[in-house]
Amino acid sequence: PRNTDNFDFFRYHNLSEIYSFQDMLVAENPNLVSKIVIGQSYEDRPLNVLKFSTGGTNRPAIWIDTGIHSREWVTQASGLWFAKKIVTDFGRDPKLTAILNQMDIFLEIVTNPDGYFFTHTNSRMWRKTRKPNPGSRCVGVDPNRNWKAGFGGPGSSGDPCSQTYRGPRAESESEVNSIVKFVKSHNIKAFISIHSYSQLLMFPYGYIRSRIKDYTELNNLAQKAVTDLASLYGTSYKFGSIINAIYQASGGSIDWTYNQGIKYSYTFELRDTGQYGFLLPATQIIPTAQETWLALMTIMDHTLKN
Ligand code: ING
Ligand code: ZN
Repeated sequence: PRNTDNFDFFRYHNLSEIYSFQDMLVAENPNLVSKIVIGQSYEDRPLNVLKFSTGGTNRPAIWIDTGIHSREWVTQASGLWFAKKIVTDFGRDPKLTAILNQMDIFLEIVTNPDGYFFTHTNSRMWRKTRKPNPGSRCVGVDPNRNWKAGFGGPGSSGDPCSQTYRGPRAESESEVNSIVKFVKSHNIKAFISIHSYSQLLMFPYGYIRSRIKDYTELNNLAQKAVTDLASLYGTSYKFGSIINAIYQASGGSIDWTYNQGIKYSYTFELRDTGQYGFLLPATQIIPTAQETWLALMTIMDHTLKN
């Protein structure tokens, strides 16, 4: 496609198609969208973040990332749809317009580009980064066990061959470190990291059992968000803290962002509940993105008003 109106959101796209989509969207909407390269991946691919902004400097902002785990293809595909949705709805949807009149939205669609490339060329089920591990034949670090929040604890592995290998030290992965630097230098009020699959909306913590101090507010907001999500197609989500809703996991991104003071730190697990799992049929991309958008809007709207 030569423009984003002809982009087929109902298909899965490879990395170069996604990169060209991002550039087209920026070219078509220069007053709303820009591309920030926050770093390079291990294999030297750009880590692109789309910035949706109506002006100002260092405005309070919403962060959304998809595809930190490369095989979770419906997340990157939904990220593309969210990007188009934002430019389409700005100036039309009063809620989104109000958000963008005061806040910026940052969207990293391919958070693990080396892994994503590898899922298209070699191994569809690749999850981790693609950095070699010295002394091991196994490649890659789990970029959602590499953050400095309970790093090294239970629910992560020290074995480079494990799918949840935490890496040699916190923030060892460029894909993680680049976001850490970005978060520390911006005014992020909500940080939303999108995975698949299991149909869950979760909040901290994953590395310890203790309740966060904002538990009641985040739990109530999660309940409202999953209710709004279900209003479209009836898709049922569970919600709760990571450790209660799914399993103990240390070194995850939203535990770190919450401890940095970003109160609205959430993580989604999109469709489905296991019938297709990571191999979700492309026919479900648009409905998944549409229903998830309703939950995102609920969280962003609450963030704006609080
Ligand atoms: N699930 C997430 C994982 O990294 C998660 C669950 C989210 C754990 C946030 C910790 C923090 O294991 C998938 N499917 O990757
Ligand atoms: Zn994941």
